[in-house]
Amino acid sequence: MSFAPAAVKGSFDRDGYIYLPGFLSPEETGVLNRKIERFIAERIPVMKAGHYFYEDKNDPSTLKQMQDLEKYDDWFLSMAVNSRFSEIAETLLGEPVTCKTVEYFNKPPVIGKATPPHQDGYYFMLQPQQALTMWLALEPVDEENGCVKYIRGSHLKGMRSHGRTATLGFSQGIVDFGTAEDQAEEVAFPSQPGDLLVHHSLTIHRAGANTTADRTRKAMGLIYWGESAKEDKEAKERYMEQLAKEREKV
Ligand SMILES: O=C(O)CCC(=O)C(=O)O
Repeated sequence: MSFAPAAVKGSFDRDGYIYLPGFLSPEETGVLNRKIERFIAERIPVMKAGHYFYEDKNDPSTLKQMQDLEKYDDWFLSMAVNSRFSEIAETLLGEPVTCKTVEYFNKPPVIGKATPPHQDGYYFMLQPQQALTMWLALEPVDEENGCVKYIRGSHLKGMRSHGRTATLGFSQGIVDFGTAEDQAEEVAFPSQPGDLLVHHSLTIHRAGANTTADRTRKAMGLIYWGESAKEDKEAKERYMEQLAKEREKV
């Protein structure tokens, strides 16, 4: 799928997200799904603790999240760097970018939890918040199995207050989410395989639980930071240590 850079940048700047349906063709999405399956079979055994986790750690079929796929497999590195994905990231942020991680998100049927409302920038700890996240559907996603929902224009209103959640992988959520404005501006994005969503690091978003009995909800995430974004390293290290401790307890 081709896109007009000026048009997508205009709506990204205004809304805080863009939706590119059919960004990957069915064939490309098929290849990606097979690469993921192979990655799960071959790489999880060598992955570092904290780079993958399960809804139920005693049940491998409940794999929920993986991160840093590009560090374990060059195929995912070439997907993310000097690619159609990084080209869009540079267009939207208006500067050269670095890919920080390639992730995988699943919500297993019945037990796949909701993603709490949050702003990715709260986790990134950047100044300025020149960063974005891409979310690519690997299979049909709707209200029943947990589609992504954005609060339109929320990236222009600063960082909201976050606090601990009980959700592994998304330990921080917006404490006062659900204001009249949140409700009025929320837009849900049911998606088909190969559809791409991109959101700014300050855009508030969430996703529902997987309430289906028999459908998974698989997606990829790619995070890019603009070259002007600088990390508060000490704050980040303290935060990562805290997260690691919390994961050990699960
Ligand atoms: O897949 C999800 O449920 C949410 C993903 C997300 O919050 C993100 O990519 O920032």
